[in-house]
Amino acid sequence: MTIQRALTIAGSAARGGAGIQADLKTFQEFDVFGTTAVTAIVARNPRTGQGIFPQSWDAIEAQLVTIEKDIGVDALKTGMLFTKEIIENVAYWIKQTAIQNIVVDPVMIGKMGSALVKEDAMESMKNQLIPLATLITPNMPEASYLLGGTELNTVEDLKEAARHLMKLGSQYVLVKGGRLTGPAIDVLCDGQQFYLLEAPRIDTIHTNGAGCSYSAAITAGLAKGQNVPEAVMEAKKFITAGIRYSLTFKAGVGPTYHAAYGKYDETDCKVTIEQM
Ligand code: PXL
Repeated sequence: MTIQRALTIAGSAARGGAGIQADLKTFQEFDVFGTTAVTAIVARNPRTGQGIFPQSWDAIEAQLVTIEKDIGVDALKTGMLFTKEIIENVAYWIKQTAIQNIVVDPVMIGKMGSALVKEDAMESMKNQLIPLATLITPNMPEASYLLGGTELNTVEDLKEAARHLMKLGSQYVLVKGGRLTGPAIDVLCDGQQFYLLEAPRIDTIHTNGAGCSYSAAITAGLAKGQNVPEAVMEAKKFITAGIRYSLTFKAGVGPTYHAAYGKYDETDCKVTIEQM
């Protein structure tokens, strides 16, 4: 039997709700075969204060090479890459492959407050990785940062941000409006039209890993041959269900519930298309 394959190049989040762990759980829900290249281990040690343990490029490259050689990749996503060196090497590696479906989640700060990228790395993200992307998936702070600090407060601002972010060279931009007030509206842009994806706002703080899981769901859809708008729409339903049924454990911001996909109410999400 064969099955489509999705690769995540991202950090390991020991708490289980974000990063590689969220990506694998999501791939499983979408029935694609997940593979992983771990860039860093994220787990705060209260005794030492240390929370991020990056892997050497040798270790990351070994994972990428063995996955490509033995398994294959129908789509990949990048999450936490952390350093300029990792970003530049990953971009170089992607260029050597024939991989077509590339989702770049420009992860910057986790919901638990950790800085997930070094400050000097964002330029490489902008100039070397994003131009290779089929789709980038910034949230509002990430979009604002990539645009040099523009404030984003409304859906109109998200559309304007998406329009400008297209200039960085990806084929599509998805700016996620999770931090708006009112409904949870994300703006997908293909350079000609805006797709406004709207879901009800769910009143919870427990959204750890929501961005990771959303971009992983999109990656799974692309691996299965969906086009970007189809994959994003389905992923929006998945993440809305995941947030609606999000989990609370002993402490901190709880994760979204990946297995909630089946509980999704079809009437919940809608898409509106506008010409740019
Ligand atoms: O949700 C952002 C994120 C991405 N990657 C890793 C993380 C987090 C947040 O906790 O730990 C590895």
